[in-house]
Amino acid sequence: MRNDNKQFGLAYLGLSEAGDYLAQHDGRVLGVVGFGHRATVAHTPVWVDIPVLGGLGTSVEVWTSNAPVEPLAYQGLVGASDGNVLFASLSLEQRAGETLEMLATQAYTGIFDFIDHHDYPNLLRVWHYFPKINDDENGLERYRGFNIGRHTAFVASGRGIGAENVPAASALGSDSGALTIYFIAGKQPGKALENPRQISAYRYPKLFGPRSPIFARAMSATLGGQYCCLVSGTASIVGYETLHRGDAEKQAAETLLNIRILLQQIPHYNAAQGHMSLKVYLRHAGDLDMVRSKVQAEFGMACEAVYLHSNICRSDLLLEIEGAYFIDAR
Ligand code: 3EB
Repeated sequence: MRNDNKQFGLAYLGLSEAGDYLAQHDGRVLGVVGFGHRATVAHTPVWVDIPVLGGLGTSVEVWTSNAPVEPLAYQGLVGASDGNVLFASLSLEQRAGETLEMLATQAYTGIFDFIDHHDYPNLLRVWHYFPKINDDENGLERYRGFNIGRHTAFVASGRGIGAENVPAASALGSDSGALTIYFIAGKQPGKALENPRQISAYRYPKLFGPRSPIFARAMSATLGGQYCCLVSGTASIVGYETLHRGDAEKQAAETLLNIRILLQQIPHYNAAQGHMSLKVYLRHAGDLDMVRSKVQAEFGMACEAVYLHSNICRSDLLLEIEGAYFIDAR
């Protein structure tokens, strides 16, 4: 079941449905993100050049509020807020002489300035997309450079790196374009969740780059009367290590187990009453049918899932799954 017209929530729409949906939610749209083929959509979406699998061509991610929304802008970032949370985005083109590390620092500095300026200081959920994620740049994988830059900005903002300040996140490769980031921040802090099967990402050993990634495994918050759990990109990692190198089927099973264990920590979790939406990122398009059948077996047919063809931030990962779970908080 899709969120009804008055709820806080999320929908993944085909292009033909997006127009009506946005019209129905007029004045309550927090953010719109397009994946795949570019097309004209109301609300000038953020575009991410990642192909949509399964024949859709374009997928439109729409975040809506139960409350009226107002636009926000500050220093090149644009977004909208409902008085409780804000949604915003930025795109930074990498120019000659710039490294992804520099861009990441610039992006996160802008994000912190923006959310502090508007007084939504709690970063809840961040999505990062950039091209050539696993390629080398000045002797370091670009994703690892990204992690250094993010770390620099976190420290410079005065935010500690721990459960109090770390958002849920995803980081994926796009086929082209700028470093594109969109995020949700709150007036109130959420509650970060970690996975007992996994070391917190911000405590990964240096083996995975000079600076660890900074994210929590999930973030929960009550938004517009809905209990909401935003699950970070989740992969076949146990402890800090990738399991099942080269075996997409086993990675899919391990990833789904990681998500299941994470969801077990949610006091309100009820698969029958709540609603789960997923974004599934596949390194190889040929794994679509296998992964989709495993996802459907785990979550049932009512679970909304979008399948995208993209590189994953560790070169040995073949897939990653993120989610958003909503349930009436009353
Ligand atoms: C992992 O568990 C997989 O760098 O922001 C997942 C979610 C991953 C977010 C990020 C990275 C990020 O380490 C990779």
